[in-house]
Amino acid sequence: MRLIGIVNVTPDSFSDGGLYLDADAAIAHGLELIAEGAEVLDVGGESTRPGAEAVDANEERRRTEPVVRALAGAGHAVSIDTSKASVAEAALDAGARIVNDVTAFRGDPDLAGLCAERRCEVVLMHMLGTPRRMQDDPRYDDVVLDVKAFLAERIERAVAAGVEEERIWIDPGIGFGKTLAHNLELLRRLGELRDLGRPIIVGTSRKRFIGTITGREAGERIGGTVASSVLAVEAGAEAVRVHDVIEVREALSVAEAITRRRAWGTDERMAPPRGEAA
Ligand code: HH2
Repeated sequence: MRLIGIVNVTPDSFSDGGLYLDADAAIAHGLELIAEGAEVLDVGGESTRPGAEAVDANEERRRTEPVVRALAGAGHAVSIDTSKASVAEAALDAGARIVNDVTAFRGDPDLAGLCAERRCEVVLMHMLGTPRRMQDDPRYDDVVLDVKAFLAERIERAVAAGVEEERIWIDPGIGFGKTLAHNLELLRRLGELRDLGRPIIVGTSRKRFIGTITGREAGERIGGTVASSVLAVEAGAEAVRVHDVIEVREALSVAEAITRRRAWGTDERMAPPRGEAA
């Protein structure tokens, strides 16, 4: 299991836009997420929220590169959340090990070749349409089968471009061109994507579908994030991408202890605080 912490160096991300636009604030936030238990930090310089404006490559690189350099330089595993080869290249030069592309190599013709050459890990995500238009009436025949066919095709293309299959992660793209019903169906039948033979990443963190159910604003969707992340792992996700690392980590530890029937105290790290009932 990998817990991926989100570091958005953007003015307009849907839940934390503007909070970490300054490099020092973003670096401090990344280190805090590591202290909370994140194993990978996903650094992004362009919001992909519905309706978001595209960001120029130079600006995206200017935002992300110093943050990647500092966090990777401190020994942490860093992923760059970008669709642009020039941004990814600067991040890889600065020490990033993973390229997380929400367009699954459809956004920039040079990105697949760069990833092949650098032998980094890659995340290929499903999205219907573009961030600007993706929530305008998305339709599927069968959302799970359609997403699965898309990911199979993108894996094939990536391998044809020279990316080693063992380095590919797949992601159903929760919220990217999906209605509430589509998101729920994907989460419910996530296990079907395991047929593709690649590890699955799921990002539900604070997303709108949670707010549609709970009526809560983006910053108040931790309960829904925790529930959906735990169920995603239970359904076969190998990694979850979240803003609220400590809450999700604790929930996953408890869920894992239950599903593996591991008793309190059999593992040093899992022992209950002194004086508390096991
Ligand atoms: N979701 C977002 C961005 N990147 N990458 C992957 N692989 N999977 C996701 O589900 C995913 C992603 C959107 O979340 P966030 O980064 O919090 O918001 P914004 O795009 O507004 O910066």
